[in-house]
Amino acid sequence: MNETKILNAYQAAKDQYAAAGVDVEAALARANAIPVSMHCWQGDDVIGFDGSDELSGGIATTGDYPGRARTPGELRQDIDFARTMIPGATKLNLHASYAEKHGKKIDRDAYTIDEFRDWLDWAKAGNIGLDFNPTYFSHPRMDGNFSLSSYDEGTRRFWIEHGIRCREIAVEFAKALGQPCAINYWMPDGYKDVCADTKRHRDLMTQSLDAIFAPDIDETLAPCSIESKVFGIGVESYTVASHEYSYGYAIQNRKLYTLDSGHFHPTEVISAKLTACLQFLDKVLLHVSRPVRWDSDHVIIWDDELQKIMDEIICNGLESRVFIGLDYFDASINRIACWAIGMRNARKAILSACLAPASIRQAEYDGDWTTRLALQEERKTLPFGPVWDYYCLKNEVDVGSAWLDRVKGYEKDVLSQR
Ligand code: RNT
Ligand code: ZN
Repeated sequence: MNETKILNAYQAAKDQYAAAGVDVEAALARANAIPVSMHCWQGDDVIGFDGSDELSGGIATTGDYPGRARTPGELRQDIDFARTMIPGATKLNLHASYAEKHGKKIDRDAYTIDEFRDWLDWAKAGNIGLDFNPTYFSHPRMDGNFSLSSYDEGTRRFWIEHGIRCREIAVEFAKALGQPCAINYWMPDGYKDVCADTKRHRDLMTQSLDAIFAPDIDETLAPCSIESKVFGIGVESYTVASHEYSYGYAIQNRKLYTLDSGHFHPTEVISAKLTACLQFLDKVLLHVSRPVRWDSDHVIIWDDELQKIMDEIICNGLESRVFIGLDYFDASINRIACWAIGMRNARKAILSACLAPASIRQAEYDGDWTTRLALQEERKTLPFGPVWDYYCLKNEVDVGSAWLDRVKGYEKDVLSQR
């Protein structure tokens, strides 16, 4: 599409939004500034670079599409390329398993910023913020699926140290990059089959988390969040850090709580939980994902739930209290397309929320539910497309599906050579 056509369509769309009481320029600026954290692990099927060659912890990547990033250099190259298609404030979400040891014999309980120096330099150069995650999976020191709540003291100690190291590293990231680095603690700990003692592991988990959070490490720079989960593959019957556990721990200890779209019973949605959690917590972290029948981590599409999540954040003015991150991993299609599709969808939903007419809420406050329903439905046909195209043009990223040809070209020239 040529530029004049985009601009003309935008002008007409802007008028239509103005008639619905919406300031499009203000909405664009607001939407553009909200950070979305892109998960590094989509690029290499959650394998990482610190020694493992398979994924564990009750999560699974399915598919064998060629071109997986096998080295940190390849992953950074792929992320750089994906970023040329992704508008708006972007961060990169790193896992500790993406450490670069450069031949040094060092394990996760001893990692320092040195093992992430290359990532930090890359982030600085690309002017991108970082978020971080300890990696409690894909490692020989896991006691089956148990880490922080293992009955074995040595195992727990190792993973406590890992948890503390990650806080130290995250603070370094935050200082160097001038923006907070959120840390997400997800532990797969649990049992495949019905267990006899559900309490003892939770007692141990609490002791371990308390030990991780005991050192005085600046949580304004590196806020810590606990992610809950209902079940995993091979961990079907009992999960230590369930919803009630993680949420309770977060409230009692003034941590953040992570809501992952795939971590609840199939008819539960995280959009419905957000303002409830924020009554009792200062901040939450989101793992926006798409569970299909289970926690399958499909690429997020612009569906009703994605829109509802962003509506809840933006229409309630909660953007400073929610860290938005994506969490999915599909190995059955081009992995860079996975990033482009998911990140662009997240941004579309953010922009669409910023463009929602305030009259919908006003009708509700006025007790006029007829108007509320009518305007909710009218919102759906407001000319979003031209505003999105204009936004992409202005941000110098591909308009429409133009990015797809570039991904295909990259697949031919780069990915297929791997
Ligand atoms: C697993 C959790 C967790 C991971 C990432 C890799 O069910 O969602 O967040 O997906 O940390
Ligand atoms: Zn998650």
